[in-house]
Amino acid sequence: MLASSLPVRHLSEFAADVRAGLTKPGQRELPSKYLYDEVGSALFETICVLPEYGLTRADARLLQKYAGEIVERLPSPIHVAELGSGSGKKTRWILEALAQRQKTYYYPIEISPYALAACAKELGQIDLVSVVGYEQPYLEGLRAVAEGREEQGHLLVLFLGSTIGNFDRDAGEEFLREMRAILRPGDALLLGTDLEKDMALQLLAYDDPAGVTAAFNLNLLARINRELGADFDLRCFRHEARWNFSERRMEMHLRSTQRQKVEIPAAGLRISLDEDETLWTESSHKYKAEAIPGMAARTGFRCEEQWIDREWPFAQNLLIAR
Ligand code: AVJ
Repeated sequence: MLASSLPVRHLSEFAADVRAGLTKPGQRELPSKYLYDEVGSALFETICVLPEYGLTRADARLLQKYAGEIVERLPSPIHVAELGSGSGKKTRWILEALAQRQKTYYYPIEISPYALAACAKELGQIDLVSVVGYEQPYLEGLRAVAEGREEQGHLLVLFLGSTIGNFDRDAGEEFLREMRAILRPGDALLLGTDLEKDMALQLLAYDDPAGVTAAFNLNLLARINRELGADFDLRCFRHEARWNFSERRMEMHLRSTQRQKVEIPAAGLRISLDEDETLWTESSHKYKAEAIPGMAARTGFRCEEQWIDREWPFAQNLLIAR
């Protein structure tokens, strides 16, 4: 491997992150949060309807079935902030249940303007629910929401879809701790976690035969071409899904099928990739339901209740800030 620098006036955050990831010694990587441009968000919505990817449907099924029970365990009055709202479809069940007892503010926090717009459209019509979107990183958005609230008001934070799985385990716990520091005792966090399951199912979920996940992964290179003027030849990369046994996570990689050079002008970078070298684009950690209460305890919460889907092992965990 080899990397050389080209002069560049100003690096956008995207360019700087791409540069840092691609010049890492050893395994090169690209941050998974950049998978969600307009094309990537649309491909992810398609992944969610694939028969092989049961995660989103399990998440939604639990919310639909148990929204009443979840809302019963929350203090009142309470407003809702969601980290990474996506399209907002599955959030409807919680908002409708809450709006039965109080007027509810809903604050989706999303760095993707496409997802934010889709979410406002999806949830803007519910009676007694007002939507105020924040186009910001998670914790910055949450801080802004928390600062604006009344003396007695509580917050329910939704962190659904096992998005926490994209963090390394330690970083995930650190993230929960930082979130807890923004909250008050009695505030709630509904945390969705995908559970460990049959290996064959897990692999198929991240490497579906129709190739939608492959397109979702490859689109990251297409996005770098579009936005940073790079010359990745997508035909010289292959999508790869792996189970990392010791870390208990799925990983997505893009494998270079030949020795090749790539130039990324806006990142001031030229790299050469070996044949079979991979770019690591995402981790999706899987959890054991029994491990969640410990995780809550270590990060300033207690686990009040867990609801588990049997069809596709997945847990909704209701954590309360201590
Ligand atoms: C939205 C981050 C939960 O990790 O399963 C889907 C994204 N990646 N297929 C996941 C994803 C490949 C998804 N999350």
